Amino acid sequence: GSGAARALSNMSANGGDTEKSVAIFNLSPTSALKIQKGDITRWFIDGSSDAIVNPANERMLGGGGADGAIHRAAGPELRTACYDVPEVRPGVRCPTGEARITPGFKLPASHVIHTVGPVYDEDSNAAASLSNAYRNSLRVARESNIQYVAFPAISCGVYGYPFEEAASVGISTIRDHCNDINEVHFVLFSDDIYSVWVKKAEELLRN
Ligand code: AR6
Repeated sequence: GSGAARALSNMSANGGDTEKSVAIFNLSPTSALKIQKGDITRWFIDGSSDAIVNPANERMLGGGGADGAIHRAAGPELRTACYDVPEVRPGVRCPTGEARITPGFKLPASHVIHTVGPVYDEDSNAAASLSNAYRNSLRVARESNIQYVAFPAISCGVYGYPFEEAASVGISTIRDHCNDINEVHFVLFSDDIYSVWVKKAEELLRN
């Protein structure tokens, strides 16, 4: 029924030694949330206007973690495009909680939405900042007519956000602001983050 979780397990064709599970939830009659494990630099939806979300920093010129992997996979044109995003103050192209869009260049996805999550220990209002990062990413996607968006676990690496709290903020913000985007995906790097996310989605999206 509406809002019910269906966890699908698809064995891949290559001997079954890489298993890919996708948990699917309804956000609205026309929007779905799909949670899967994987490398976000490889994600795309064939033939569609799609975007991956880059958990960047305010300078927006690359870094470690997923940001580094995304810049490596996109090629040097991505850094040039980021450099051309105007600074709002010296050294800041994307303030915490905001989002900016660029092409994806050599990435399989057509666009990159750069957003900046909070540094958990340094932001006295970390939940609001993290929620803003999700909400503004979805707003920018909508404004660019993106129909498929993939998020990583923003702030859950270098920026130290506890997984369960981050899942709660991310999933509830997407639930409340999905903007009729066809599909919002989470592409998560580890088994532990994947299971925290699926459990939280079952809690927040069951109706
Ligand atoms: N695909 C999907 N998820 C990934 C990938 C990938 N290829 N690589 C890492 N992750 P992080 P943050 C996961 O540190 O915490 C950078 O230096 C990772 O395991 O990438 O928002 C930026 O420049 C974790 O679960 O982002 C900033 O300075 C999640 O993505 C800072 O790190 C986010 O971890 C941002 O820190």
